[in-house]
Amino acid sequence: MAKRRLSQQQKKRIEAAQSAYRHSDNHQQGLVVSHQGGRILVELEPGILIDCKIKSNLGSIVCGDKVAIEAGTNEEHRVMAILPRENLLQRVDGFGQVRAVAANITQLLICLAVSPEPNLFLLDQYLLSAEQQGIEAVILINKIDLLPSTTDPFEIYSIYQPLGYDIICTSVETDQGMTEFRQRLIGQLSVLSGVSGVGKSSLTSYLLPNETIKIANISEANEEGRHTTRTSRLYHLTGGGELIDTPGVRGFSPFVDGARPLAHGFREMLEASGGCRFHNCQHLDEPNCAVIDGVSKGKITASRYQNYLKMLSQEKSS
Ligand SMILES: Nc1nc2c(ncn2[C@@H]2O[C@H](COP(=O)(O)OP(=O)(O)OP(=O)(O)O)[C@@H](O)[C@H]2O)c(=O)[nH]1
Ligand SMILES: [Mg+2]
Ligand SMILES: [Zn+2]
Repeated sequence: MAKRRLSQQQKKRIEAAQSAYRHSDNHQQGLVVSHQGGRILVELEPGILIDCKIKSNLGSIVCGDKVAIEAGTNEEHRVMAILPRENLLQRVDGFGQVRAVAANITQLLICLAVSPEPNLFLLDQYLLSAEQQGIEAVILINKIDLLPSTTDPFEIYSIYQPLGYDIICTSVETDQGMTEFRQRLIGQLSVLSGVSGVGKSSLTSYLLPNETIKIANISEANEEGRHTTRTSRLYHLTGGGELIDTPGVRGFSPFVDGARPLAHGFREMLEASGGCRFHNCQHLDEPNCAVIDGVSKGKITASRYQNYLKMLSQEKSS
């Protein structure tokens, strides 16, 4: 459903109204734990959740947003303003529309699995998004109990560990990696992303055995295109920290901010680019390009460079 575009003037008016509201005493503040249709579930304090409507024209409100709410008549509450965000994770849907996913997060958990087979182009898009937003990224490889298979986790290790990314192999079946995973979440607001069927809700449910979280059953999981989780939901973890489980919607890809040089989202290319002859080198076919040199010498992984080129051509054609 395409949202109506707002003019600059309308945006300014809405922002001014929100700003005035944030500074008034006439409201309570809360944390958005879910947003479904026109209803928002807001937590006022631990364990106290209220169902709210939204004042029109506020734009997207997502899990992790802090909002100002007002009690109306009939005990009905309305979200009146979104408090300023630290960051906003976005993705692009199958129609090219940018959609907000979660706000104020400190950590992006990119969930891959032994099955379905990992897509390293998607992984590089997620890593790029995280780099652009200044959010810590962690790579999870779930269903490790299904090894041996055609997926080779060591390939993922060999490419991404030298770049400084943490990788955790997990299994909700055998508990492997779950202690490390749990520890990694303490004190963080983490969002679990990845394609449908990798086990995001299973991991969430493992940590929150008292919550009812829908997980695909085995036969559903084998059906192509089955999406079990329909809306994102924020959960508090008993050991401290919050976790947002998101739906692995098909045809979605992470949002890449084309206004910034793409190569800055590839750590090894950013580092190498200091040695390029031109400061605005795109690392395509320019002379004395340190990135291309790094690829030919095997210092930069060719698959990462190919994914960079693919993203660059997608950005140019959009
Ligand atoms: N063998 C094995 N199966 C797992 C593991 N984790 C999840 N599964 C199975 O994988 C299937 C998909 O799990 P979900 O947790 O629903 O996957 P999801 O990523 O939340 O999927 P969406 O909500 O559609 O995005 C289910 O049948 C799970 O039982 C694991 O560690 N090992
Ligand atoms: Mg799910
Ligand atoms: Zn270059």
